[in-house]
Amino acid sequence: MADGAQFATELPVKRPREEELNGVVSVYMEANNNGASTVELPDGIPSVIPGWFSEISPMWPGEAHSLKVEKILFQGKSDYQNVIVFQSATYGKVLVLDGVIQLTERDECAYQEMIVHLPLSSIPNPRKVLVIGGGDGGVLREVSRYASVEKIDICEIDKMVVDVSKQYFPNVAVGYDDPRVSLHIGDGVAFLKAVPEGTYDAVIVDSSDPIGPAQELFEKPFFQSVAKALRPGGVVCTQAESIWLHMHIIEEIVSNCRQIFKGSVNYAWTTVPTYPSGVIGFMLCSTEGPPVDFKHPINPIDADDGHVKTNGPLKFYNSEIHSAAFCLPSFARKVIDSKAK
Ligand code: SPD
Repeated sequence: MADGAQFATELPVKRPREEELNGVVSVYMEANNNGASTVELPDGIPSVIPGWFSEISPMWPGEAHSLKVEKILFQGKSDYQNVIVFQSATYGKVLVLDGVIQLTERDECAYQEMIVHLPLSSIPNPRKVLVIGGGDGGVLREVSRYASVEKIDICEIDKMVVDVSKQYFPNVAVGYDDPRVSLHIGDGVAFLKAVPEGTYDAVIVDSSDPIGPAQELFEKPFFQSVAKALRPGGVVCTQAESIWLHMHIIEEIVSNCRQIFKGSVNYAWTTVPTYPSGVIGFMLCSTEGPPVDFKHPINPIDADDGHVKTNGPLKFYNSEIHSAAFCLPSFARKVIDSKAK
């Protein structure tokens, strides 16, 4: 019999099945039919039909979270992906890229606040910040709470995401109103390669999942470029998937980051009910230089009210949830710690 620790490590690991990666996977259920009939749609056709939206992907085989659709507000195809906005019955407006939920009005605060304040509350006086991805503007909105920040660059590959967010999610895209923001439409990988060494205090990588346009943002050469772009003791925070679904992806990211970032390497997580498995994680690393203790914020944004007048109150983040985010379930801690050796 496997010992408990072995079992715990293996339990949450799910690997995409070959046939699901290559096959037709979009399915919807008509409203009020009790799930009796399903219809298959060809690849690339989003699974939004008046009724229910089901989020189906080879990245979470065998499960799908569904939201009741009240109205489809926007459907488009950019050079990179399918873009959809719909009004849901219970989570407000929802932004979907290639069939995957990126944000909902109701729970976007959890993700955007955590991906920004975990890194920026961990270093003194961040001045230059780079955001890769994050075209909806929510990360910008949170970065702009820091009075010490002088310059916020954002590199988003898909202009349609920016435009759609400005039109349908004004409370998220409000981040673009900050005069410290410079928007660059283009490939984040190429952008980073051209950044002079040591430019940024912090890099925040707000990517979609590693299939489609964001794939390279999860690979080792990308992390090497991030490290080069950071000053000594600079920090990076990247979207790092779910401990329930993607331990194999997380394991690889941790392993790469431990080779590249010679300051500290940590994994944190939070709840986001409309993301697969209801949780999402973040990889937080620092480069060699002034030490960064991510678990104990030294620049806590919730201790200062200066930003509330312009940005409104924080809805999710506080210093206690910051420290708690680094407490991992045993199965995840075992895998992540094993990469330290
Ligand atoms: N599984 C979806 C992960 C999406 C992460 N990025 C969301 C963008 C919100 N700014």
